[in-house]
Amino acid sequence: MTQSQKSQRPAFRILIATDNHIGFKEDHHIRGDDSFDAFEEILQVAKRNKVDFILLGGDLFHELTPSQNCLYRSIRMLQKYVFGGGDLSYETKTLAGPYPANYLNENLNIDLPIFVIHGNHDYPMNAGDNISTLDLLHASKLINYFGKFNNLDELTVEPILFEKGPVKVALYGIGHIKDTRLHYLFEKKKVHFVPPPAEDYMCILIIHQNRFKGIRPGAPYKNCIHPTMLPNFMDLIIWGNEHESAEALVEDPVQNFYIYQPGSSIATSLNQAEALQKHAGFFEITEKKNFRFVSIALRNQRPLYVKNLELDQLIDNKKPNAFQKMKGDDDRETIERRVEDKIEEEFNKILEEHENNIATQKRLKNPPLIRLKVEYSGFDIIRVKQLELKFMGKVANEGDVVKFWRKTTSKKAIDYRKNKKLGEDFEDALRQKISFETLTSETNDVLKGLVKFWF
Ligand SMILES: [Mn+2]
Repeated sequence: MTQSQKSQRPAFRILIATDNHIGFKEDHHIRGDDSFDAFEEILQVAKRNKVDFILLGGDLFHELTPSQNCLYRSIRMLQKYVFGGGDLSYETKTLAGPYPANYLNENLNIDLPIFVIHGNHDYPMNAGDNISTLDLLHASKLINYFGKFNNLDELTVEPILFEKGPVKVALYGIGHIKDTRLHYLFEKKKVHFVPPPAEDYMCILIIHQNRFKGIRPGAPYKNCIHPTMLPNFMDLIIWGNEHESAEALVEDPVQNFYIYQPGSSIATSLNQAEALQKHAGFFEITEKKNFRFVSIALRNQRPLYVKNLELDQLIDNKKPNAFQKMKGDDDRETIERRVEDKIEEEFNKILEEHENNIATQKRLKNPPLIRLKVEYSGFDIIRVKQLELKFMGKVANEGDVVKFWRKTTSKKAIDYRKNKKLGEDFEDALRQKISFETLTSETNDVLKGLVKFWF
């Protein structure tokens, strides 16, 4: 079949993205526009591909109560893309709750409908009137907010039904609910899905929850949602909240549905998962279980490079006891200089890679985000103050490039952490400063004294 024949077949076109975190670091002198630019690219991609609607999986906003500036910019951007002369070529059969879609209002011309659920960053606030920022935008007819439940003891999830000629889509959504709560509700069979009126509906469920990643010792099993909990009459699950962007759909072997995890459109933490290419997903549905999927790489991005370095390899692999020398101040200085040089060398390698990338890809932002994670088990605390100064002007995360960390796996460390006398916050603060594995009984006593003083 040729491309033109294909496009003549009636099809429902949806662009899916999630975790846009609009307003993230909006006051930052370098990164202030990043979240807005990334979201605008999604709107542009949707327009270019003439989608029937955009579907967003939560955390549209980074803050529960976005700043006025953030709201103002978002409203202006949405108005530019949402309104227009476009005649929508599909019918919306039902829309659960008191939330008619904006395009059903006969006084408005909507060109690009957007359906959104809330995430943990923009959930309806418990205090007050249970209002989310998404409610404000919905009332302004800029978006269609769904998946909101007022009673969290039992959920009945009704679909929004779309029909475009012979193509039928049933859209289910559950906005973020505390993971342990939703897990519990599923276990107690308190989540009910109203099936579509006929069997030929392509059923899509969008959620914003932690995704079960397999059984590991100590993994918070009940603090996530397992695909096996979701109804198997679904054809496609859209997983919001997870920021790692997956390029491909995953077919669940048990449930007979596909899972799509678009990932965030902006990196909100400087880690390996966020450093991967960001995507939005384009779906062209022709009938139940029959669709074309294209993963669209988002280009208007600030590149993030994350590299893990191990200190003992940086210094000298053949001298595992190099740290012993660090007891003398002179030797410490020598070693620290060598560490600095090595880290700078790695930094420059990344910068070179970045220069090549921006030469070939136009919309990438400059300067990049660079995070060097240096594992320093077996060494005293290293001071490399000069490094961050050297990186100034070359990165978007100035003063925040190098992070030292240390494995704390010794029995002593674990026992110490179990010490109930330590408050969690205090413990975290300590963990950032010092490794428990190196504590002598003497420092233990000092710490106990500190704890007493602290509380
Ligand atoms: Mn998020």
